[in-house]
Amino acid sequence: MIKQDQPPKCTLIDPPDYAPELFSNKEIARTTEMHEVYPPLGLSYIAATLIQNGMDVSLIEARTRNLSHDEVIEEVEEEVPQFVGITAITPRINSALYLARKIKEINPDIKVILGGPHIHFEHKTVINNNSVDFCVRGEGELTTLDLINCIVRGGDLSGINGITFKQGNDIIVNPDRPFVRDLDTFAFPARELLHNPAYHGLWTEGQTFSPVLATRGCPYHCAFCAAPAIWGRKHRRRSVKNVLNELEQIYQDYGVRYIRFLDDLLIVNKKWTTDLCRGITERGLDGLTWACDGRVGLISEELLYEMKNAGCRVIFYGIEFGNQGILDFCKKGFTIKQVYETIEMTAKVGISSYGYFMMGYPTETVETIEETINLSKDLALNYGMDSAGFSIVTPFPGTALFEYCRKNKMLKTLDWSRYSYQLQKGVIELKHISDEKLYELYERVLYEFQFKEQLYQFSEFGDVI
Ligand code: B12
Ligand code: SF4
Repeated sequence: MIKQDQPPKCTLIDPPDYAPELFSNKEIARTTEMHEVYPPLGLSYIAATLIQNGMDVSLIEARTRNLSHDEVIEEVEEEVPQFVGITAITPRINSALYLARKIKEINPDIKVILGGPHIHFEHKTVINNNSVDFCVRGEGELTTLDLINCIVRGGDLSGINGITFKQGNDIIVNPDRPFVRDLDTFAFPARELLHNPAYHGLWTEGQTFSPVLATRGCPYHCAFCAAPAIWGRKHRRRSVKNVLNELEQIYQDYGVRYIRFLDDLLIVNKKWTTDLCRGITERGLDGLTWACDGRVGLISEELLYEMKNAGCRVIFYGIEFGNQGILDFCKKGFTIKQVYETIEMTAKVGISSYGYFMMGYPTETVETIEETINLSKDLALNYGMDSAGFSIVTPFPGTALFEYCRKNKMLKTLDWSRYSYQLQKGVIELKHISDEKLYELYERVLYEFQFKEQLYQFSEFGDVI
């Protein structure tokens, strides 16, 4: 039990991108060069739940504020928390663990809790770390609340679903916590703790954006994606009214006019999405614009018009590969023909489309990669796709792709810091293509596409092509 005459004090940390001892500054600069800054939405959801239940919460956004590890530690020292929660995706786990170690050096009594996608899959290895007291798996809001309350009251940890912890020499993995069915029961993210004017991307055209999560879960089986394993295959939706209330709060209280829906599948239910679009208009949120992820083959022209009328400006599509065999192998669940139809339809309606593409899937050859490059250019030049992003395939823990690569001994390393699209150094040992050739193609498409993109933009004014 913790002696307590004040509310429990918890500091949540979004750690710097990479652990200081691992990379030179130059590499850090390269890997973080994404031209977009997102807030840690997961941490702000957890903060909101803790605050709603009377706890004292602070949030340190190292990435947004470009803080070093030392600066984060200085702020933790000033906060004097009893609990520290750190979020971790795979390439940032070493950064998170570095902070955990430093925090224990300040005061070993601070309880260090780790959560986030990487922890969900690697909790049994992460908990072995001396500086980590608890791993929280899956949806973190209620688990964190219950865990802190339990520790403060000196309760029995065996009743807290969703945690992994140490007891003597044993590692205890409590049962999973069932997903929260009614997402309306969550408090809105604690935006009061965020650096709201800081969030932007090239696609926001100079505006600040705020992220919103209206749904959780995805029924699809894309082999490279960890999302369904974290959030479940059932698509859970907040009520339209609840989402609109949050949009109104962002609009009125924070003055933000650009929303980025982070949902994996915002548009899967046509009626719900139509109701949301009409609700945005009916609420009179003048000038509110937004962007979201779409899915090839799912979206109709009718729905696109609804979205356009409600302020949708950009749709991001995971197109992934230009070769049907690779698309099928990774279980993407659509055809190249559908890619063309969806991109053309989006352009016709007047919404910008942004395609995500990958290269370096286990069975890829130079020819299949060329097909991806050609598809991206064709879509941009002839079908109205406005922009594109390319990445080298990375198998994240928890995905079918990771298991495939492990089984086939194709993983070059288990150094998680190397697991990032941005490093431009793949971790898959490819059979049919050398690393050098892969990077050459990757660099080439970045260069060429940029050039083509410029050509395409100029072509709108009719002065180049
Ligand atoms: C938006 C997004 C981004 C944004 C940035 C988001 C951010 N602020 O960091 C951008 C586009 C920049 C991005 C980049 C990357 N992303 Co991303 N991203 C997402 C996406 C679509 C939504 C994230 C989100 O906000 N979810 C909603 C919130 C509520 O969920 P959450 O953050 O996971 O938090 C909940 C739980 O995880 C848990 N939790 C989280 N943190 C903590 C901490 C504590 C202490 C506790 C107790 C609990 C807890 O509780 C939260 C509330 O329930 C997810 C997919 C998804 N469906 O989640 C992928 C996802 C998180 N991204 C992923 C990856 C791999 C990346 C990249 C590494 C890709 C790359 N470039 O190589 C980069 C890394 C960028 C970086 N430097 O951090 C993977 C992570 C897989 C893994 N094993 O780590 C995901 C799951 C996508 C996938 N399809 O597999 N991403
Ligand atoms: S890539 Fe998108 S559609 Fe595919 S499983 Fe992941 S979230 Fe679902």
